[in-house]
Amino acid sequence: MTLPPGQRAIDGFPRFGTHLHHPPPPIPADPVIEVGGALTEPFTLTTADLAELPRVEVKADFHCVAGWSATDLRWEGVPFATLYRTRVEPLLAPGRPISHVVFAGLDGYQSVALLEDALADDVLIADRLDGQPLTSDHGAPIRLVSPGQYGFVNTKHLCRIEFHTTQPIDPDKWSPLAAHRRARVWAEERHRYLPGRVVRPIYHALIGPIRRMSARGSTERTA
Ligand SMILES: Nc1nc2c(c(=O)[nH]1)N[C@H]1C(S)=C(S)[C@@H](COP(=O)(O)O)O[C@H]1N2
Ligand SMILES: [Mo]
Repeated sequence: MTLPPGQRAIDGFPRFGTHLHHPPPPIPADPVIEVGGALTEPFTLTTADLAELPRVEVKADFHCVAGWSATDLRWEGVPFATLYRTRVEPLLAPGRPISHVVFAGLDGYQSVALLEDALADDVLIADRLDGQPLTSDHGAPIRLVSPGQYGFVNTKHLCRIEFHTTQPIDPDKWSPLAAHRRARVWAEERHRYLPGRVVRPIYHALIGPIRRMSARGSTERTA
């Protein structure tokens, strides 16, 4: 098994991420994704709308920027590219090409991807993992899955997708730890300014503590 540079395989798939000890947000009775931004009109995507789109299965490893990888996950959902071609492209204003996409979660989390990265074949609006509906720990009811990019792009509890014609406002712009704008795992694009190799040892030291804190908010209450 080959992993991207600086990654180590771990057992299982812990709940991870920046929410640390916060419990995941409750699952809405009728989940929807608001779709808006630089479109001629915004729209709301219901689970019934999503169910009408063709589904695929993607087998992939999942790589956190902190250096651990969960291996052999089987995600199911709708390809982001299919959603884009069928529902978004017809609403684009002439002469206003989309460059960036913002993905927001019910917990207030946001990630930004370049449109070209979001259109990769393996990027999914996912609602199942390993044959089961997503659990709250892993992003219920619906999450973004972009296996070629670090975990932080993979917004869980997805409730809003926004299309932009320029780089959206970036509060981390001057932070030395600003996230890489592309975050491609095989190029080790962890951070915007610091080379991936430099931050590896710091992150590896933090995996244990982050994992323990994150588990405290987990619905499975492991570790
Ligand atoms: N809504 C939301 N999505 C999120 C996060 C978060 O805190 N909130 N953390 C991100 C980070 S940093 C990682 S590594 C992955 C972790 O996914 P997991 O909790 O399913 O292991 O989710 C990403 N998506
Ligand atoms: Mo992460």
